[in-house]
Amino acid sequence: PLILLALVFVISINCKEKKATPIPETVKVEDSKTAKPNIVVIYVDDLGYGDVGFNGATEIKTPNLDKLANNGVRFTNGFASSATCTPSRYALLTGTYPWREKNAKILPGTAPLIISTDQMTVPKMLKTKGYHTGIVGKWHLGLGTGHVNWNEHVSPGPNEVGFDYSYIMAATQDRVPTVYIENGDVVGLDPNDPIEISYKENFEGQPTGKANPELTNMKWHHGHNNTIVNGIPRIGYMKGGEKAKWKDEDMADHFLKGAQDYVKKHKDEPFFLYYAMQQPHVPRTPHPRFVGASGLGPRGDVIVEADWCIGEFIKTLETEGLLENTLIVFTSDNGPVLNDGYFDDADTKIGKHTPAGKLRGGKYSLFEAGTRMPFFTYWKGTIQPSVSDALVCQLDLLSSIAKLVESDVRVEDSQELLDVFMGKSQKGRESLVIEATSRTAYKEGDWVMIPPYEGPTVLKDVQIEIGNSEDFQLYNLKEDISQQHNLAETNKEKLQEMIAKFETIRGK
Ligand code: NG6
Ligand code: CA
Repeated sequence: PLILLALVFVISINCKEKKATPIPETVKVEDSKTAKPNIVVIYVDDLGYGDVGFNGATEIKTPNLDKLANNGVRFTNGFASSATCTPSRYALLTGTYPWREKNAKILPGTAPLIISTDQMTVPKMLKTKGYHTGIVGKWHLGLGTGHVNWNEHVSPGPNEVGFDYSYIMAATQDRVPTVYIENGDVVGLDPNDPIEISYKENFEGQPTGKANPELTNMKWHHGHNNTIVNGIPRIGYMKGGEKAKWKDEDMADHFLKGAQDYVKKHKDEPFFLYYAMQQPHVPRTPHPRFVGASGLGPRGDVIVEADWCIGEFIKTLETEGLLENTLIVFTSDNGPVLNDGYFDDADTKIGKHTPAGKLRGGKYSLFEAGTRMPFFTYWKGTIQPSVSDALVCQLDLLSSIAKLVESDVRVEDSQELLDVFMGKSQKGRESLVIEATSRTAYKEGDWVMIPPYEGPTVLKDVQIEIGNSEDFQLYNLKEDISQQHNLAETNKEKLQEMIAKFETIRGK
């Protein structure tokens, strides 16, 4: 057994500055369990800063999340690396800025794996420290090398970049193939009914959302009009694999069970679980138990469902006696969107709910709502409840978790901020480059600078302001969290300073 120092801190909170001051180590305990805490990253999909009770939502109830957030470190300035899924997930797992990887863009279900099998990843680092590593849920980082045959073993994928166990959907719930893949093999595949996938053309004689709207029970608004699976028209064409197709309404329960089973199976060894939930991404398909649960239509209902799943998952950790030995990180891959391609009442039933809170923009946006995420860390008995305004990014988890498990691995873009994640320090990053649909912007302290970009200011289909402007934009977020006052003209000095630093990092 490893000898480890368990540091017991008395946290004194200075209310005025909301800063936690660590008091030096007072007790040393030998405890092999503390040396290798389990680590669970719970990652939701398209959940906005304001979608959760712990960030002020009143119209949607998220009691399970609120309890964890309010007993952990709740970050008010915690960021995804990107305002869309694939790049954020790439950064989370590799600790590398997604704009360094040209393929880190929203991927079709047939895209090849974009993480190199030589690259460092969170699970790979943890394996060197004796961890068992697993992913259950959404992958969306590509599979194979370009021409996947879904009827054979699919590789490389999560198992080749650090996960001992994988139970995934390849891309997104709105994209084919609509099947689960366990350790590289499609689950429940009937060899007599092989799967064919194309993102270019339909297979002969197959109905589509576009040609056969009468066969759909969810209507497409933009995109999403190719193959119909379970009455839902998807992106991409799929033939065969009938028995292997997932049931959308069961997906939440299915992934929950996968996560619970993983924990039960690996409770006697240190484990890392990446529980990548699909809610509230489209198509929003709450289990019948949750239909109507929020009063805000399916988007609200699946958020309630996700909160319930997290509550159940925590119960499992508790029953297995693991809660006090498990660091939990909760966050989302990108900001909120209401109509993301289906008529599902997300926009019409929104009422007083504000998915982005006070933030401007949403998914796809360089404005704050694109990347500022609901974000907390929780570790029963080890992390003291606090609110942290420190700037942190999902990028930083790799180096910070490495420090936690006494690994020397550090990745350049990933800052080691373990004390911040543990609530022992408020000294986060000084700066951060954020990305949204291949555009980037620079944040430093209270400031954010968005360079000029061509293109529409509002992405019409989704009705989101994405940050494009002919002019530079400069905002002071301390005074103007909603980004209403562009200070680029009035504070030229700050603007020039921000541009210069941004260009240094981006290597211009
Ligand atoms: C977009 C889809 C959107 C969503 C997104 C990926 C269309 C018109 N829109 O291209 O519905 O699937 O990709 O979302 O197809 S993400 O959260 O995985 O990045
Ligand atoms: Ca997403």
